[in-house]
Amino acid sequence: MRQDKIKVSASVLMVLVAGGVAAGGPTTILAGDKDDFGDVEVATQRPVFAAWLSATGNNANYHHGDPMPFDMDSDDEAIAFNGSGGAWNWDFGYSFTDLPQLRAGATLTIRLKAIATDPENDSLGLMFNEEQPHFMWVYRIADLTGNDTWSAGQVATITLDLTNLPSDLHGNSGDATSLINSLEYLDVYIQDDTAVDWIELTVPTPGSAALLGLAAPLALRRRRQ
Ligand SMILES: [Ca+2]
Ligand SMILES: [Ca+2]
Ligand SMILES: [Ca+2]
Ligand SMILES: [Ca+2]
Repeated sequence: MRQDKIKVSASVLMVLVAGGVAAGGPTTILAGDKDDFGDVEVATQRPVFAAWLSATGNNANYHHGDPMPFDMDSDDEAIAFNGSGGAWNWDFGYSFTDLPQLRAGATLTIRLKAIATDPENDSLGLMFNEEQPHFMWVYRIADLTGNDTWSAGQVATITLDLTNLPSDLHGNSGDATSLINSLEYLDVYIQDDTAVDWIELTVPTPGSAALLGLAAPLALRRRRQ
């Protein structure tokens, strides 16, 4: 019995160290740099999402099948990143992979800037599907900005509660974390006249009761390895 307790404590410690958790703070996983749409940075996706993204009309026709990088705003048009087409008509995707288990209060925050030519109709998708519809949740960005607009030059930081998503364009809402936890990834898609500065996933630190609940299955898993 005492040995079991020691194993549980060790597992808790492993979780805290592996997750990079500062005492009392949440776990945050940042994609891209918080550099106010600075230099462009390649965004990566799971292979099936990447294959679909490279075949979208915008990316195939104007960008040689490459996805939009982070920070591709109008300041970077002169770079002609990977070819023609400027900063617009370019679809962005990113996959968080090997995720820790999400729990109540997990949030996804995205900083966006509307560029040219028609950001008004741009959407944000979560969790890519190979079958249609291609995303489990799809929102008009304009519906998430708080003032119902999304026009060139506008910047917005949007936070979604992954345990309590608002109703999307298909009427889907609710808790995304059971799906994300079963797959251990989170895909984010942003259409095609909108630049992405960074995306951050935040997982609250569990309370002590939750930690004990988490530690027991981990101890079992370690014993099986
Ligand atoms: Ca830039
Ligand atoms: Ca467009
Ligand atoms: Ca558009
Ligand atoms: Ca950035």
